[in-house]
Amino acid sequence: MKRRNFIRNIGVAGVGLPLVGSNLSFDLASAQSKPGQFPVSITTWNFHQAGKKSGELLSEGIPALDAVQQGVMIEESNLENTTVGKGGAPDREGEVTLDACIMAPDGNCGSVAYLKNIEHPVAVARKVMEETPHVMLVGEGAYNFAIQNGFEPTNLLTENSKKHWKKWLKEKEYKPIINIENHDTIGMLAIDKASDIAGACTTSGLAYKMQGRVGDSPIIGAGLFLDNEIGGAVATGMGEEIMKNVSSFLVVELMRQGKSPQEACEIAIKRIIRSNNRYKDFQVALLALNKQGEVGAYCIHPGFSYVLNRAGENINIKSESYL
Ligand code: SD4
Repeated sequence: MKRRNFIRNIGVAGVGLPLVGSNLSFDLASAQSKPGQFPVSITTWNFHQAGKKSGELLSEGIPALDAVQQGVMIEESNLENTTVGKGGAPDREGEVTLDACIMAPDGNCGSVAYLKNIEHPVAVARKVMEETPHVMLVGEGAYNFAIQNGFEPTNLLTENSKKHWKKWLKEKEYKPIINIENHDTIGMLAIDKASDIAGACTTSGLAYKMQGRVGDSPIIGAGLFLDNEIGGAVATGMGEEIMKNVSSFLVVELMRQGKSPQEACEIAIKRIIRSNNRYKDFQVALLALNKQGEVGAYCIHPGFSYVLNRAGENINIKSESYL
């Protein structure tokens, strides 16, 4: 593998684990190829707090399923993040609607979509997985289920998001395809001390989307997929393209055929590029982890990065891109 430097050392996580000093030059190749070194988690974008949280939990022996849920919940509550949970950008009508899913090592999964007024959709998705015979609940049914299960109704539209939406209303220009870098869905995969993999994905979706629009993030196989024998993948970016290509499932299946996570992500991104000649107008990024602990990431446009948490390191790594 080509040697590349990582872009930033965010910090350290875990107590009693080998520490890496900040600002050290770090070799991405060595960061990515520590097979068998568990626990490990990977998180889309630069969500270092979420990565750190998952790493701390995993190092305490907490199962991957709980670690990914607790990790992504940090971003669901982060009001600064306008693409996940509370504080997320609304749809065209000014309503924040959330999509999320979670998948366990045994292949069980749960999902919610078009969920309003609930701060932690991933926790509701987990309840769907564990407490119902279904995989996915949407809209009012998902909301009622959440309330019945003790979730508190919350106003998700912050003053900041409202202000930006009102500004957007003046022009009402819906141009998600040029909005290349306005994607910050959090997807996370983790392998715990028992060598089991789990994953979660949560988002408020595209800003100013049409009312009722649901993206890839709550769709098992599109925004997230894993197989405890093979590994897992998560996606971020233009959900419509990810859904059309069932990209996370594709990455896992390519890994099943013997491709490395990096090769699998590259092939899956190139599949999207081949299927849509307007690929320069949108971003899609894929992130994968196999059961040997190898990591892969690839995207269309430069700008995607991910957080790798392993052996006390919590580092942000720049992904290679097609363009
Ligand atoms: C969606 N894939 O709803 C999501 C958007 C996203 O970071 O990834 N935002 O299409």
